[in-house]
Amino acid sequence: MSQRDKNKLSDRFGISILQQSNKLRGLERRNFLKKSLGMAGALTASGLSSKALADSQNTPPNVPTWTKSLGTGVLTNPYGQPSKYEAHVQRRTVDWLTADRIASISFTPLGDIKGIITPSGVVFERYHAGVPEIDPQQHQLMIHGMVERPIILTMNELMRFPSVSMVRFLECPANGGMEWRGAQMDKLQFTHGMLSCCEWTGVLLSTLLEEVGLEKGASWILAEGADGAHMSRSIPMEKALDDALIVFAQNGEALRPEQGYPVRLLNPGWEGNTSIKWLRRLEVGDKPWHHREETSKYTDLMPDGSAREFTFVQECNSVVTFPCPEKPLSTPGKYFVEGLAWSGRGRIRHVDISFDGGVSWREARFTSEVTPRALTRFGLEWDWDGSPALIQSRAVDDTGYVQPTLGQLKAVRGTNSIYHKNGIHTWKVSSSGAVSNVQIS
Ligand SMILES: Nc1nc2c(c(=O)[nH]1)N[C@H]1C(S)=C(S)[C@@H](COP(=O)(O)O)O[C@H]1N2
Ligand SMILES: [Mo]
Repeated sequence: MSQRDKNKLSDRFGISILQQSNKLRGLERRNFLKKSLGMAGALTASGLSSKALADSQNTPPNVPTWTKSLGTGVLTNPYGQPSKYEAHVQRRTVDWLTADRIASISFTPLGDIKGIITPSGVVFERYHAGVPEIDPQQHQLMIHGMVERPIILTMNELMRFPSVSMVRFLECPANGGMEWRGAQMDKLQFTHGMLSCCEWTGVLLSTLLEEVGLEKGASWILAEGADGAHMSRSIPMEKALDDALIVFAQNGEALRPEQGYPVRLLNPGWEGNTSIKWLRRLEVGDKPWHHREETSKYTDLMPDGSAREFTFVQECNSVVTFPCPEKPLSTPGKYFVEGLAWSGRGRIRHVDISFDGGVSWREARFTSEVTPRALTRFGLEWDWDGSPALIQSRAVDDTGYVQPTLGQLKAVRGTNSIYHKNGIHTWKVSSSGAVSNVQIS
């Protein structure tokens, strides 16, 4: 860098002034933070110990190396990526869960997500036959069956219909399902990570159904995917005419291949398996297809051996995301406990947090917008005195439904289920600050 560049830099950005004030205020300020937050000796987010931090030539009152030179220019990354220091934020699998990675599932790193939107690159993936690589020019959506005017739409034609955008969660009903008989996952990513929340853009299914015209008696729709599993699900007409969305975009860009590019169905608030990806066919009929034994469905095995079916809604649920096993506490002091709540029935109305395993509760406050059928973030200040704690959250939705304790849930459902486990979750904080997954009723 030329001297002229350097002068320009320091003029423009007031670097020399910064340098001065850093020298004056740097140490004093660091001590204040340490005292008020109890951060002495804490690990920083980057994993550096405070000793390494103190030895760094890049911290105040020094001027960091990256401040003394020009950075890389525009279009270094025509499609941007997260900082390399965020590489630990990624989807992960539980390898013993599935035999291979084709019919498998990966989990959202919930402990690292901020706000309520899941970045597209870390949305959990669930495939029954892997991700098909679909050329949108060769993909069409067929709507037929009990309709007056069957149609086959190209992607361009689909996008000419009026579209809408909505922020909605998507959860696999198997989320938490490995833990009906006891805690066994050692991370938040695996206890609750079959969950995401995106802004979805597409055409309401009701708009398309108006276009094709329903025949009398039409009451169910079969949605079929173009993947090797040609996965299909039967959707009742009430949902189709309510908020079911034919989605082509996610978080402001085209759907990711993992999420169903170029088009998927989204049934907001309903179990994820009904939201058929890589959607190629919608057939209108007068009864559910799995009663004709043509397609499968998910059911819940009850204590008496019978099975519940049509449990489409993902009931009200919540989990504390900080602290969690991936994000332990360090020294006693002030923390902001955070979590996520969601309900397939509507808005979250209220969330309480317990630090003593449900004996006493304190009301949390919402720290995000509260949107129906979306993740909702909550938080609460906590002054940790260093003694062991059992942290729980309990959410209530706007139907008045209260998230049950695990004991209450098991009393009704037994432990034979895989699906729909929405009981209150417990994190055990030990006096070292380590956090582990435990179950109490
Ligand atoms: N065509 C097709 N659609 C599918 C699946 C699939 O394997 N094939 N998996 C379903 C299941 S079980 C879930 S939980 C959701 C997951 O959506 P995601 O991968 O976008 O997170 O997609 C659903 N839609
Ligand atoms: Mo699923």
